[in-house]
Amino acid sequence: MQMAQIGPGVAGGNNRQTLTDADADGRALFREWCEAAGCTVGVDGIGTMFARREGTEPDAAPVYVGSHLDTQPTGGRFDGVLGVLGGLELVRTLNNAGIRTRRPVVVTNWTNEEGTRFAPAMLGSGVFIGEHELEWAYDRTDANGRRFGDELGRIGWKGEEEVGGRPIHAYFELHIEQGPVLEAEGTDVGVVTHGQGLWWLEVRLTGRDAHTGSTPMQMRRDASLGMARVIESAHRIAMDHQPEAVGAVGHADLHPNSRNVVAGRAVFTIDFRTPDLGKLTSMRERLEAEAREIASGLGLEIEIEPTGHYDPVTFDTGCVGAVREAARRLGYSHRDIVSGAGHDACWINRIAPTAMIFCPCKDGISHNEAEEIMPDWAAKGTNVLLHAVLETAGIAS
Ligand code: HGY
Ligand code: MN
Ligand code: MN
Repeated sequence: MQMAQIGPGVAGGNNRQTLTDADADGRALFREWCEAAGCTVGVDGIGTMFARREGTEPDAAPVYVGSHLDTQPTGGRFDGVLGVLGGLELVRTLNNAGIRTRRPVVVTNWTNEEGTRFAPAMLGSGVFIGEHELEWAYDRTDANGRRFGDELGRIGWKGEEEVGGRPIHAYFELHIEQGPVLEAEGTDVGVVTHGQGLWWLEVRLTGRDAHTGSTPMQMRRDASLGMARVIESAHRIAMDHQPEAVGAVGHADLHPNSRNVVAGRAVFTIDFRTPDLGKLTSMRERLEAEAREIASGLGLEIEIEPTGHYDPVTFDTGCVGAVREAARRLGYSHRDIVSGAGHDACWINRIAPTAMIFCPCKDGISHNEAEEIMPDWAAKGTNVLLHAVLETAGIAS
């Protein structure tokens, strides 16, 4: 709740977007808490924070936990934050219980998981695993043309550490489900076995600005009409790929966006997701074909640029087993579940054994200021995190 005071939204949630002053304040508070819990905090060249609690075998590759502190503009107080502060709670619990693990434990705050101010999502973890080059990430710009690397330097969080230079023995990410399943079933814990794959396709349509009153209909090259038809096509493609496929357009800009000018330009992003790789490919291919047809029918030029992508994810069976066994031993109801949302864990799974733990969220609502969880759900998820980590890091004393 204290973290939620930083970068408050307008309706009880959070607007703590990446590399803003609010993000900087949240990072500072997290570092203060970690140091008070006896951790040493490292920061890498893309600003990701690593709070390390020593183990009895300091040279052993650590077990990592964590998630992200950056939020959507109309974000909730728990998306990402639960996993970061759940990791901190794990450290505090080990301190209070006087438990020493063999392997060190590291609590992580990955930079720019959301990808809302700077695309793509999961940028910090993407550079960490080598999916993106650091310089490419630094050159990403926001809607006001501000450069990622400049903003990271401005808020004082461009660390010295080489990005990706940290061996990870295993990674566990606690996160709210951001969907309705666990709460509807009355299930305490989601054992995340897979994650959906994703395409973000930015479509740029160019027509011609014209007077909305005096321009005859057959002379118009109307980019907003083109956008409307492509959005309808994206929805139909997602519906044609049911079950287990989703599609929407959440970002759209019209230019000049004046009520009496036929829009000469439309820029918008299609978000397609499905756990099935074949469907993911077919959705993208069909969209590109239909969008080009729509554009040519309206005399519009079209550019389609992928601005985010990762294939469907299968998490590590060993780590998933540790999560399932912890939930069972603790007597919590649990079920296997596929993650609809993307997470840093989806990238880290490429370089180290990884699994996720879900807790229910009220009415499945997320990326909405009304996002809510019950303390009991948070406690159970964090307990499962603690025991999965103890199992994996080993208890020395
Ligand atoms: O888009 C996602 O799935 C994540 O919330 N960034
Ligand atoms: Mn998240
Ligand atoms: Mn999110």
